[in-house]
Amino acid sequence: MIYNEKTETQSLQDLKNLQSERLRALAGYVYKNSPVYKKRIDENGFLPDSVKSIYDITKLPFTEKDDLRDFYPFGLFSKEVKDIAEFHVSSGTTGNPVVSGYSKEDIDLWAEVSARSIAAAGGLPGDIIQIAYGYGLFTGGLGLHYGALKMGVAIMPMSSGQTKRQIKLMQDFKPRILACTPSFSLYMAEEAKEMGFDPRQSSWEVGIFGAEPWTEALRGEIENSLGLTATDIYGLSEIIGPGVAQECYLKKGLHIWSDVFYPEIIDPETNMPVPEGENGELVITTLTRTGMPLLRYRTRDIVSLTNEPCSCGRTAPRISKIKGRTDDMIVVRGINVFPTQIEYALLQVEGILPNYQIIVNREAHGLDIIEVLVEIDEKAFSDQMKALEALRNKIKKSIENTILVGVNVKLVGPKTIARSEGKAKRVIDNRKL
Ligand code: DLL
Repeated sequence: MIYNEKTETQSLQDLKNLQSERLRALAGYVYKNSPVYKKRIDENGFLPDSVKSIYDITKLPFTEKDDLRDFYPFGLFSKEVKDIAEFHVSSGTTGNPVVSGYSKEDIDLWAEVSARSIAAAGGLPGDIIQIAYGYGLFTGGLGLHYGALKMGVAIMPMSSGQTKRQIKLMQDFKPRILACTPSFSLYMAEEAKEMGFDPRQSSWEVGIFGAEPWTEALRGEIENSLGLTATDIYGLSEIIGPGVAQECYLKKGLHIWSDVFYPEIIDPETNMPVPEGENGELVITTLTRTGMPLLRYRTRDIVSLTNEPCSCGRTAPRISKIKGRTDDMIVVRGINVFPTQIEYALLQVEGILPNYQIIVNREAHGLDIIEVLVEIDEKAFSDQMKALEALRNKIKKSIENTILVGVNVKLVGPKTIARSEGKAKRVIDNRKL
């Protein structure tokens, strides 16, 4: 089902016209209401009156995460605090937190894009959704909550954690939709087995998984162990939280709701646009937000984008799964390595549980070493040394063939790597960089 048929299937020309109109209004709005943007735009010299079409966007200034920190907490808002409805804070940041202020209109917008996302994933009015993303300053819980409410999906506002209770209430309420981080979904599958319940028999048919990077290989694992269709949802608190982009049931890229979040893909070194289909940093302009609209926000997330029509009928362009972050990349011996590459390589090897951790150490003589801890199941763990050694070598080869850097692999017993109820911590970088 397409939630907002008229908007989601409009022609590309209509979409461009709408984006142009909205960009003109946005440039004028921030110039008038945000002293920070007024100063930037003045310095930049391309004034709002000169914005004619969406293609003029490249003449406007970028916004960086550090800007949000520098103007902490409310300096980038375009509304007075009395007109803000809700605050959210980005997870896992160091130093000043990154705050976003949502006006009442922004919350309505959030409900709209989140409803579009639930529908794109396969949700229908009348379904039940189990929301197992955290509620609170983190946007995961409330974002999907507003969307479900808007589209008429009954909500189990579980929040994250309480794994056993999640399973018990799933068995009793029989929700069709599960929304949580991909790592937490696997944790729930494990816990269900422990409770004597086969997770493949769960009532969940549709998964809305995001907030952390996950590979196609992990999708396969999740779909197998939970017996559902696993779709990817993307978002970030600065823009709106979950609901910036979402895969439709075809699972061929995430539709980015570009009538409201205009995407550009740039080369992070040169800041120039990359050709369609090539990897680059995703930059988003919030075309209609009013509380804290952002011009050309540098997400640091690496994706590619296609405008090719999708057979689902939606015309919103599609971004690839998030391939990494410009700042999550581990540079080891001059080679760029993304945690998702290691996950992909690991899951090529049969009999491996998708629980792993990457540890980076700098040895006394300055050489960087990547160690990958990989969990294996009870059966493999009790194997003969020789079999274990063969498995370890297989994993090592698979990773090295993918990332082209030597690694140490350590097999660890079942349940030794900490489970996550929210975003999984995959990398521990012990180097003092
Ligand atoms: O993680 C919002 C969210 C909640 C998205 C629930 C999806 C579901 P932040 O805490 O601000 O917001 O973190 C944003 O998380 O820049 C990405 O690096 C990463 N991220 C979010 N979704 C995905 C995804 C929420 N589907 C940061 N795949 C973003 C990979 C993701 N990374």
